[in-house]
Amino acid sequence: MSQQVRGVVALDLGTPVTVETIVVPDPGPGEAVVRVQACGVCQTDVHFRDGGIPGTFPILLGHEAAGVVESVGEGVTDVAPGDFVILNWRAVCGVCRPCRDSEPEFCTSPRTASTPMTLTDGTPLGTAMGIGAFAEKTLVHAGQCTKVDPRISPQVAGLIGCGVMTGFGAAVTTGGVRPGQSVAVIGCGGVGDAAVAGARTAGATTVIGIDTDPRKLEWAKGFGADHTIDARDTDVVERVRELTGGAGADVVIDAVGLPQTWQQAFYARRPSGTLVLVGVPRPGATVPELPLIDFFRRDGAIRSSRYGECVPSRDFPKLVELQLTGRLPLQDMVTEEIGIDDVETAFARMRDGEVIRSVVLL
Ligand code: CXF
Ligand code: ZN
Repeated sequence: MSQQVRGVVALDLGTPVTVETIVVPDPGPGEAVVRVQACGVCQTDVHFRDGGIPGTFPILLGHEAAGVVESVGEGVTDVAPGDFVILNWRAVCGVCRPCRDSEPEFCTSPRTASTPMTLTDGTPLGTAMGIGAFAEKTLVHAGQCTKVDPRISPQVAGLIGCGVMTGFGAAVTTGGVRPGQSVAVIGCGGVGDAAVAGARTAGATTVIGIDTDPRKLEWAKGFGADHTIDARDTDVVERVRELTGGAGADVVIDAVGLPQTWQQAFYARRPSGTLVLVGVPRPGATVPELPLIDFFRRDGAIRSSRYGECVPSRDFPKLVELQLTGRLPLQDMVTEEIGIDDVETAFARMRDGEVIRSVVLL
């Protein structure tokens, strides 16, 4: 029997979100219904609402969530009712070329539920990142449920499902930060702070946070930055080189994604160092003009990182463990806990840089 619950929906392009009654079907083969406990507000939800990421309206927003499996469909063996899970948007398919080639982190066909949730008039709902978790319950592919230690709070666990994994993985997996290295992170919001914390966890001994907002520089310090640079009044490249003995940082992470920040990252990176682009560029943004000889001479690695190159089943439980053992202060990312009616206000607070994360409690 399908169920009716409340969910936050973008009914049309650019219009404020509203709370609607949504119909959640029973799970089909390979699917699960999850009772969502908490869901973080991520910039990507705004992009879906504003058309920056193409989706089919109306869209049920929310994709950074944790909750408890309520029911599963035929053939589901990895999770069972009662399991505490973090939802993911990379349920690896196992059959695409990267999956078969032992690189599931680059899976090209991640799984989602095949039956749509709907409005009460039967209109099918699109879902943010194939999840849709600003809702009391949601229907997902069972592979989108990653079982983790239930001792972590749902508010914190949910963040691992997107922003934390993205930033942490950009530093640790894509950036390959090693003990004793220097790391600079441009952009110290949720993803950048997770990169700072990741660099610290991996043993970096010089971690530099860079932003144009003094509040964000304070956050970066809280997650382990040894130095901060206010990019409004300081030459970023020059200062990073000063702080790293003249050469530049071993790893530079651009968590903003503007041509200008990418260029700063390019030159703030030491020769043969690694640049990781994790901030999502706006449509139409281009790589800044760069002497090709600089690219050639500086050698090293120019990388991008989507979802921190994660495999959820491999990586989520480790992040939970790091938080539970006091090594990763993810609890400090939850700036506020809000209700399902407050998502539009949370979007504004995120735009104004007032929060690392607002988390909706369901
Ligand atoms: C985004 C990154 C760019 C593609 C869509 C998902 N990350 C999560 O919010
Ligand atoms: Zn997200």
